[in-house]
Amino acid sequence: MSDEKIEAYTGPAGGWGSAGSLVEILTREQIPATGAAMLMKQNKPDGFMCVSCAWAKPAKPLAFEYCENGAKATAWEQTRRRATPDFFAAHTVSELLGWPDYDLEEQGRLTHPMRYDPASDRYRPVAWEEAFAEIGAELKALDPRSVIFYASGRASLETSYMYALLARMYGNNNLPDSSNMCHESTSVALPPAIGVPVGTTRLEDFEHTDLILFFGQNVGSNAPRMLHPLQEARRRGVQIITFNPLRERGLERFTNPQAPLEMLTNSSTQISTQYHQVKAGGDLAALTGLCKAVLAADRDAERARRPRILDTAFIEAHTHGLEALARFCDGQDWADIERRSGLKREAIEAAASVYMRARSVIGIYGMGLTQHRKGTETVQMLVNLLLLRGNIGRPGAGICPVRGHSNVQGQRTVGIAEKPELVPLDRLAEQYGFEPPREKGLNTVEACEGILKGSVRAFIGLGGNFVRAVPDTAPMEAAWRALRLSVQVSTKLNRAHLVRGEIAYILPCLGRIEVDRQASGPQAVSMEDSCSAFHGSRGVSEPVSAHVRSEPWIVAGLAKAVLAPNPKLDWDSWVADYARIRDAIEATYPDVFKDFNARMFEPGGFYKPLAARERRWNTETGRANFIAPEGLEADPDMPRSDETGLDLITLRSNDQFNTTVYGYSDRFRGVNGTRRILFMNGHDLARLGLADGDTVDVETDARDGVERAVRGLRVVAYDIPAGNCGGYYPEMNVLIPLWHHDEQAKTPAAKAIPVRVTRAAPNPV
Ligand SMILES: Nc1nc2c(c(=O)[nH]1)N[C@H]1C(S)=C(S)[C@@H](COP(=O)(O)OP(=O)(O)OC[C@H]3O[C@@H](n4cnc5c(=O)[nH]c(N)nc54)[C@H](O)[C@@H]3O)O[C@H]1N2
Ligand SMILES: Nc1nc2c(c(=O)[nH]1)N[C@H]1C(S)=C(S)[C@@H](COP(=O)(O)OP(=O)(O)OC[C@H]3O[C@@H](n4cnc5c(=O)[nH]c(N)nc54)[C@H](O)[C@@H]3O)O[C@H]1N2
Ligand SMILES: [Mo]
Repeated sequence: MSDEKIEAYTGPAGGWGSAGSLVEILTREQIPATGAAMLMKQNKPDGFMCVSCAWAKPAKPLAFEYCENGAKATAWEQTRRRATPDFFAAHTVSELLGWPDYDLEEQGRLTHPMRYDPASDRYRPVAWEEAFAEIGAELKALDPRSVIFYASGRASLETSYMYALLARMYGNNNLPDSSNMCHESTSVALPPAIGVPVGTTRLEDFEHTDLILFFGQNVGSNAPRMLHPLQEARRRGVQIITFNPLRERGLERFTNPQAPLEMLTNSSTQISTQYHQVKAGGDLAALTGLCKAVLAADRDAERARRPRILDTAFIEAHTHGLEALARFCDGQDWADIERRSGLKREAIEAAASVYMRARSVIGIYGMGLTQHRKGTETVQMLVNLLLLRGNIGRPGAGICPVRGHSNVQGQRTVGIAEKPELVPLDRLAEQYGFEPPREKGLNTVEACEGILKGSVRAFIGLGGNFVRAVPDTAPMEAAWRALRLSVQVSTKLNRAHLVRGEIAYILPCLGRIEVDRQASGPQAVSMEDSCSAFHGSRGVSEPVSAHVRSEPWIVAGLAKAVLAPNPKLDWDSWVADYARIRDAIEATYPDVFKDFNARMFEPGGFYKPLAARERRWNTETGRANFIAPEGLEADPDMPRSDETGLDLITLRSNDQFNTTVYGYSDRFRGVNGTRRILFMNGHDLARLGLADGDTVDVETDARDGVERAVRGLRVVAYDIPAGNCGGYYPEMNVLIPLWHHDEQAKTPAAKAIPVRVTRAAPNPV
C-alpha cells in the first residue's frame, strides 16, 4: 500500500491521468511490450472481447477500442505473476485469510488445480482426473437441491450453456449468477412493463438522440468506452441530465486520451448539462416529480389548446395504465418529493422542461437505481417517464441498463437462470432426452439463506468471489466453512478460495485473452453485450501455464464425473470443437441464434431480436404498461431513529473490478493509498462533531439484534448530499443485512444502508 493522500481531483475523466495510470499497471504486471500489442486486438472484430465491462462494441472500432480500465483488466489477467504450488506451500490458508483482497490477486494467475489439505492447512496440487473423481463422487452423494451452481457473468455463451445443462441434468435449477446482485431489478422490472428483460437501446441510437437521462451509473470508471458516444452526442448539442448523489468526474468532463489534439491542449468536453445530486434512494421521488411535471404541463397544454406534451397517439395505440400512474403522481406532494429526493421542485421542473422539448430520449442507468429495496419499482418509474412521450421502440430513444460483467446478459440468454420459466425446458428435454427439473432454483440471496441454514451443502463457482460479493460478510463466512464441498473455477486467488468448504478445490482456467487450443485447433468463444449484440472472441496470447484448462473443458470434466453417459450428448466432441456447442445453442434457441457460427464475427455483432424495439409488447395486456409504485420511499425498512443516522452508499473505486482491487488509487475522487475511508457531507460532520481526517466506526442501524460494524475508517469531507455517506464495496458488505434487498428481484440493496457513525473508540489498553 502506498502512502495515503487525499486531495480533490481537478482533471477530466480520461486525459493524462488515464494514460499515466495505464503505464503504471502495465509496468507493475511486467508486460509493457506485449501488453501494447495485445491491446490493439481488444474489442476488434478479429480480436478478443474485453474482460472488463459489457458496454457495446462498435462495428467500426477506434484504433484503440479500449479504455483505461479495460486495459487494466487486460493487464491484470495477462500479468507475468504466478500463484504456483510453491506459493501455496509457503503459506497456510489461515495466514492468507489475513491478507487484503489486493495482495491475494496480486500473486498472479493460478497455474495448477489445487486441493485443500487439512493436515497442513495448505492447498496442494492435485491431478485433474483426481479432482473430477472426488468432486463427482461428492456431488453424487448429495441431494441435488443442496448444491449451488453459481456463475459470475464472465464465462462465454458456450461455457454458460454447458454449465446450465450440467446443473439441470444433475437435477436442479440452482443457477444464481452475479446478475442477482446487479441488474436483476431490471430483469424483473422490464418484462411486465415492456415485455423484454433487457435494454432496448443500441449504439446507433446515440447518433439520433436529443437527450440522455443518466441515473446512478458511473460511466467514467465502470463503462468508460461509453464516453466516446457521449462525447460525440454532446458535440451534436445533445443534452445530458444526470441524477447522482456524487459529482462523478466522468459524468462532468472527459478528455479523449485517443485524440492527440485534446490531450496536447488539455481541452475536455463537458458531459452533463444538468447535474442533480439526488439523495441515495431518492430517484423514485425524483422520477415521480418528473412524471408529475410532464403530466401537469400536458394538462395545461390541453386546456390552452396547444400541442399536447404526451405522445397521445402512442399512448392510445400502445399502452395501458396511464390513469393509475397519473393518480399516483397527483397524489404526491411536492414537499414530499423534495424531501425524499433531496432536490428542489425547480430543479426537477428544469429537467422535466428539457425532457418535454426533446424528440428522442435515452434513459441510462446502473446500480444507483437497481440496488434498493424498491429497485424494481424505480426502474419501472423510469420506463413510465419514457413511455409518456413514446420514447421506447423508435430510433434515438429507449431504455439502457448498463450491464456489469462482460457476458452477464448472455449467461441469462443461454439458460443460466434459477427461474425455470425463463428456460425452454421442453426443448431441452427433447434435445437431450432427459427430464429437466421444474422446481424453482435458488437465487443469490436464497443461496445465502441456504448456506446460513445449512441446507446448502456444496457450492460450485464458475468464476467470481461469491462470499466476498454478497451481504452480511461475517455470518456468511462462518456458515461457508460448514459447506461439505466448495469448488471454484478461477483465474486468480481470492477470498472465496480461503474461506472454503470442508473439501475445497481451486480449478484454474484460461482467460478469454489466451489462445484456447483443442482437438480441432484454436477455438473462439462468444458473448452478448449490454445492447444485446453477440460477438465472437479469439484469444491472442499464450496460456499462462500448461496445467490450466479452458472453461468448457472444465465444465465437461465436471459433467462427465457426475452425470451418467447420455447418447444424445457427447461432451468430448463439444470440447473438441466449440462450433458444435454453438450448433447446440442454436438448436435450443433457433430464433435468437439463427446461423450462429456464420454470424459470430459480424462487425458490431449480430443482434438478439427484441420485440419492444418494434413496438410489439409481450406483456399480459399486449401493451406497454405504465406501472405505478406503492409510494415514494425506495428504502422503506429500517426506520431511522436518532440524529446520528445516515444512508450509506457502497461504491466502486476507479481502481477495482468488483472484488478485484487493482490498486489503491480512486483518482477521480482524490483518494490515494487507502480504501478504508468514509465520504461524508460537511453539514453532517458538523452535526456529529467530526472533522475531515477523523477516525470513525460505522454500525448498521437495523434493529434485528445483529451487530454489524466496520471500525476505524478515515473520514473524508466530500461533496455528497447531507444524510448520505459513502464507502467502498466489498469492504462495507459487512454492514448490509442479507434481508435488505429489492422486494421483488432480491437484488441486495447496497446503495442506501441505514448506519450510525460515531467517533472511533480509542483502542483499549
Ligand atoms: N472498472 C470497472 N468497471 C466495471 C466494474 C468495476 O468494478 N470496475 N463493475 C462492473 C459491474 S459487475 C457492474 S454491475 C457495473 C457497475 O457500474 P455502476 O452501475 O456505475 O455501479 P457503481 O459503481 O456501484 O455505482 C453507481 C453510481 O451510482 C451512484 N449512486 C449510488 N446510489 C445512488 C442512488 O440512490 N441514486 C442514484 N441516482 N445514483 C446513485 C453512485 O454515486 C455511482 O456513481 O460496472 C461494471 N464495470
Ligand atoms: N456492497 C456491494 N456489493 C456488491 C455490489 C455493490 O455495488 N455493492 N455489486 C454487486 C455486483 S453488481 C456484482 S456483479 C457482484 C460481483 O460478484 P462476482 O462476480 O462474484 O465477483 P468478481 O469480483 O467479479 O469475481 C472476481 C473473481 O473472478 C475470477 N475470474 C476472473 N476472470 C475469470 C474468468 O475469465 N473465468 C473464471 N472462471 N474466473 C474468473 C477471479 O478469480 C476473480 O478473483 O458483486 C455484487 N456485490
Ligand atoms: Mo454487476
